[in-house]
Amino acid sequence: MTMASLNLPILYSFRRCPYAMRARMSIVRSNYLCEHREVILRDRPGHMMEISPKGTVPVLLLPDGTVIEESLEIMQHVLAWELDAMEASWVDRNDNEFKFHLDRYKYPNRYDDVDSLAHRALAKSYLDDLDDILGSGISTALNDALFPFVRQFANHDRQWFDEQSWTNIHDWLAQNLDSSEFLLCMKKYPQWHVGDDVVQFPPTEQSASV
Ligand SMILES: N[C@@H](CCC(=O)N[C@@H](CS)C(=O)NCC(=O)O)C(=O)O
Repeated sequence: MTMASLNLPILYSFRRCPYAMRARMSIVRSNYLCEHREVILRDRPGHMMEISPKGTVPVLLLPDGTVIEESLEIMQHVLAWELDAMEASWVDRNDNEFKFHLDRYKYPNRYDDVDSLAHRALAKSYLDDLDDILGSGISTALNDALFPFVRQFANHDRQWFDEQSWTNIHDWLAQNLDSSEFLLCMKKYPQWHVGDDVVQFPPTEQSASV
């Protein structure tokens, strides 16, 4: 299959990026067929930088030339998702408050004068509130917008995470990580290079072993 034979949307993605994960989850959920291009952040493709000079992943290029370079906007486009006020406020807390503390918890050396454990405590207060709201249920779209970030937080110190006395978060995260959709979302791809054959995403169930 050659590139010229298809006119699919193109997704620039990076497997371990939580923003790219949320975009891929929405693509898997809606079976939105696109061409997948795996990016290595220190060696970003020229074409991606041309269409999206800010250089972050994910980026979705539509066949009509529209570039969507924010993960949430990719989700909204793919799912035709209109966030209600509650969803918008949770995404905002995740992308700003929680991500801020997550980065400083995980990579304190990248910042001046940062106490990793103080940021873990502040991140936990977001997770305490998330634990409450999970008890009443959230939409699948919101679920997918949030859980990749909690996954990253949990992986940093799994023992501490497992020891917390949340009612819902542990099962919620485990169910997401065990889901067939997440398996498809996390299929491994080699770095994309100009001239490579088109790789379609989502993959078929059979080809999605992690
Ligand atoms: N607000 C953006 C953030 C995306 C983002 O920061 N992605 C990271 C990878 S996880 C990235 O591309 N970092 C490269 C950089 O900032 O130079 C979105 O939601 O898509």
